[in-house]
Parts: sequence; C-alpha cells; structure tokens
Amino acid sequence: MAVQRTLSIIKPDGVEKNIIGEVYSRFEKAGLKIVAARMMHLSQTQAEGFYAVHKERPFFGALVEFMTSGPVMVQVLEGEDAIARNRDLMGATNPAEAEAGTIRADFAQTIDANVVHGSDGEDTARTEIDFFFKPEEIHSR
Ligand code: DGI
Repeated sequence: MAVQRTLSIIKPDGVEKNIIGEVYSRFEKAGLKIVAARMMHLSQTQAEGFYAVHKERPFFGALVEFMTSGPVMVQVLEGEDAIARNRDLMGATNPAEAEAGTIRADFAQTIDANVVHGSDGEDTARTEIDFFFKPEEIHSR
C-alpha cells in the first residue's frame, strides 16, 4: 500500500475531554505520523465550508453549531494506507455502532459529538488538507 496523507480533526468534544494526547498516541501506535497540526476555533463560514457536502442534510445546522462550539485540533496524518487506517482507528460514525477499542467507542457518546473526523477517500483527503494547510506547513518525514 502506498504512503498516503489524510486530514484528521479532534472535534470540540474531544478537546473538551482533554484527550488530544490519547488520540495522538493511537495515531502514533498505528504507524501514522503527525506531519502538520493546528489548534483553532472554526468560524461559522469555515465549518459550513468544510462540511459543504452535507449542506442539504437535516443535521447540517446542528453539525455546524457543534463544530464551532469550541476549539478543535486539526492535523495531517501520513503513513501507509493512512486514510483507511485512520478510519479504522475512529470507528463508525455512530458511536453506538463503533467497534470496541475504537476512538468513538471509547470516548464518544452521540452521533453529533463523536470526537473525531477523518477523510473518507483520496479526493476528500486532498481537498480537506488543502482547506486547512498550505504545502509549506506540512512537514513530511
Ligand atoms: O466521516 P464521518 O464523520 O464518520 O461521517 P459523515 O462524513 O457521514 O458525517 C459527518 C458528521 O456529520 C458526522 O461525524 C456526524 C454528523 N452526522 C452524519 N450523519 C448524521 C450526523 N449527525 C446526525 N445527527 N445524524 C446523522 O444521521
């Protein structure tokens, strides 16, 4: 499998729960390197833009409100099969359906507040990484 990059976000509930280090440790133990990172408080415009693909969905307003409710930690992960590997670490969108030992099964309570985001494919990963980081802010190693 090729080395890939993927965009990861620790959402406001994850930052509030003080588990940034715990989540980073899971990335590192799975062989994913953090090659760019930034803590930020998303504006309404940023959150709407990032989740634009969901703008017709009934949960869009709640999703944007949640994503702007506090600071998030945004990072680029790099490694072999990084996109699927990160999705495996995250678990299913609905924590009630997430496999034991995944981040969402261990730390998320609801589908609205599910601790982490991860790109779901190569095109999405490229778009989402570009949304947050300039090429010179990514430190491949
Ligand atoms: O890639 P995921 O975060 O696993 O899932 P997604 O890209 O399909 O959806 C993005 C976020 O939108 C998800 O993390 C939580 C929210 N969401 C998705 N589907 C639903 C939802 N929220 C509610 N309340 N109901 C849904 O069916």
